[in-house]
Amino acid sequence: AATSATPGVQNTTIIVKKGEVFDGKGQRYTAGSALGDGSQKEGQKPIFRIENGGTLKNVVLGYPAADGVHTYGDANLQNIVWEDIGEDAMTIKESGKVTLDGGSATNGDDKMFQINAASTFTVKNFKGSKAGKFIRQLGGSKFKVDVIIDRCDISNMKEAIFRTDSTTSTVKMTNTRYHSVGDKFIGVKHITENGN
Ligand code: DGU
Ligand code: CA
Ligand code: CA
Ligand code: CA
Repeated sequence: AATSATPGVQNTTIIVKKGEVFDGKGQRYTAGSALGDGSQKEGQKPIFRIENGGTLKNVVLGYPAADGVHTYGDANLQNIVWEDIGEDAMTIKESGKVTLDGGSATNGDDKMFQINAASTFTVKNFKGSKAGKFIRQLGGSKFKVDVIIDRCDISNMKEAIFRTDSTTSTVKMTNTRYHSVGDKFIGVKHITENGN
């Protein structure tokens, strides 16, 4: 099944239901004021909500992007471009395996990817620039997150590539170039890079 929506300004969140595929065909989606202004104000709504087993692909999120994309369970994202990150770009709201393959994100004030539930987050073939943190596990949370970064290009992070407060969370980063990323990893006790 396919979910569809007219591109342009959205005043309600587009829901990609369980097992459905949303193909944006490269068109641009932005947040109307009912979703949020893309500032650092918390509580904004996402433009897309992906339910368990949903796929979102070939989408451009333009300015303003409010709270970006929220995932609930397993989610598959392909070729997603955030032209100007809103409060954050994507949030894992419920546990699952989330994979983001291809695309880019830039111009965030704080977090790019926010992880609020135990999960495996794989990001590959992705270019991330100009934000505070590329990935942040919910501050103070102790659940386990496994982060896999492969074939990415990460630059101009004020703080880190991945920051966590959980001693069980892990990161594996391979085939990735980065520069000006602050402390690279903050609080991460289990780090694998290039197989070492
Ligand atoms: O300050 O819960 O930034 O999901 C505490 C908040 C914060 C979250 C997070 C998010 O961690 O709102 O956007
Ligand atoms: Ca936030
Ligand atoms: Ca947020
Ligand atoms: Ca921004």
